[in-house]
Amino acid sequence: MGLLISKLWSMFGNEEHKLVMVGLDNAGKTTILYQFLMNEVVHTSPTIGSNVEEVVWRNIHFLVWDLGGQQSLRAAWSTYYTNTEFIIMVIDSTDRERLAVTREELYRMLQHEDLSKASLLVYANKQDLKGSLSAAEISRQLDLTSIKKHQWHIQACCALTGEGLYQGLEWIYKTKRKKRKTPVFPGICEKYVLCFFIMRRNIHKCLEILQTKKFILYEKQNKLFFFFF
Ligand SMILES: Nc1nc2c(ncn2[C@@H]2O[C@H](COP(=O)(O)OP(=O)(O)OP(=O)(O)O)[C@@H](O)[C@H]2O)c(=O)[nH]1
Ligand SMILES: [Mg+2]
Repeated sequence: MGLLISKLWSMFGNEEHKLVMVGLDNAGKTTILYQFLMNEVVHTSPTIGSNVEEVVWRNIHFLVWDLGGQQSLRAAWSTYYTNTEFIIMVIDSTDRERLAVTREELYRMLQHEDLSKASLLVYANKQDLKGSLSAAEISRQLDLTSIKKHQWHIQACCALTGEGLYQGLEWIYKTKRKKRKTPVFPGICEKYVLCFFIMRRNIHKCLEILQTKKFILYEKQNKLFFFFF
């Protein structure tokens, strides 16, 4: 019974997903966290340890851990990795000198077994500042295309205005939905829509829906069932 309830709960998108936000000190992690939470810029001081907040996006609940990025704190990042589904790496796009350090930290992280299934979102932050590197240039310098075992995406952003931040969350949302094994709520809706069209024998509309969806078709007691993903 408990299992059934938790399955139904997850189908309606109320489960919580763990996300860790890393990056060198001064990259803008805490500023991003509070933009997500309050839609405003807060005054920050360097994070010692971590901040954690629940962020809700499109009815998905994310538990976001913002980890301090100073050199002495980075060794402790791995203690937060268990059950992490998404890594957000924040980069100060003007900090050209330390991009090599970021790169080292990034590949060290990706090798950690607790993150073997995690997807990676890179925020190329501080795009408002003169001389900032573009997301494409950062991607090139970090050699992101060499990452094959993790899904990844890079997003240019500015934590002060919020520009680009939600596009990043949107990528996380879509990636999350693709990873999902249980059918999601819109899939169930589609099933009923489809049954409606079948009943009205609107075969063209039916085919249109089926072409855009992943599904398993099975038969039980002389009835056809569509199981959407
Ligand atoms: N111009 C500009 N400044 C930013 C942006 N994002 C953050 N900052 C500033 O960068 C400074 C550091 O931001 P934080 O969010 O504290 O950085 P952090 O990554 O949390 O740093 P640690 O906690 O030390 O790891 C603050 O003064 C922010 O106001 C941005 O997009 N543009
Ligand atoms: Mg911070």
